[in-house]
Amino acid sequence: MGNRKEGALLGKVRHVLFATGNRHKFQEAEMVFSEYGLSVERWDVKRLEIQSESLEDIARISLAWLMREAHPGCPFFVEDAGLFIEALNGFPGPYSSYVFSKIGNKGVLKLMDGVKDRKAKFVSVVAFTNGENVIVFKGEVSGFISYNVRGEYGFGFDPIFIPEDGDGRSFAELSVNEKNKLSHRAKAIRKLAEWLTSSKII
Ligand code: ITT
Repeated sequence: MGNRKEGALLGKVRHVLFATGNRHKFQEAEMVFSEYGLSVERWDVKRLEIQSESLEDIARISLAWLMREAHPGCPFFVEDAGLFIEALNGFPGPYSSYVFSKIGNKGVLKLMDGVKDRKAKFVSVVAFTNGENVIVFKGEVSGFISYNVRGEYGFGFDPIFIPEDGDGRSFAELSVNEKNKLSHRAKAIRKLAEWLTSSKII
């Protein structure tokens, strides 16, 4: 395949949609995409989220479900993420959104009352499609559950998660830019952005 043709094909994917109802997720993704000169638009839609132990299955099925509604020729992706707490055998994991809405950060801290092992990780799975092929990327960040709710930025469990490779601040005490240097989502989306800029498949 000649360079000009490759360029034309790649040109097609310089603009993609991120199907998410969560504006914070979108803001984080947009910042990563801009590092690669890629533009991303938010598709503010409620995803179908099946119950599964696997973030990848949840992301793939959300994607397949939305593919029926997507404009042909308009590439898009979804992302499914969760907080996995070691001492709770990975809970809330794939149920993070539900658990957050029911018990919030204070509820999780209560579950961790008296627990010395505070290890946890955030995992993000991104599933992308160009309408034909599907590709999945994963990102993870290790850290600890704090003893108190800390910080004003971000969303969800950010105020109780302290990344291992950070400076002791919780995710909610970091700017979006700082969180993107460490986060599960930024890692997964960076893999997607790298693949989009180098891929010859679509
Ligand atoms: P969409 O499904 O519309 O994309 P959502 O917020 O429902 O948005 P998820 O289903 O992936 O997203 O839910 C994961 C939940 O896990 C989310 O609601 C937060 O409570 C938590 N979570 C995931 N990533 C997080 C992050 O970076 N910081 C804090 N909490 C996070």
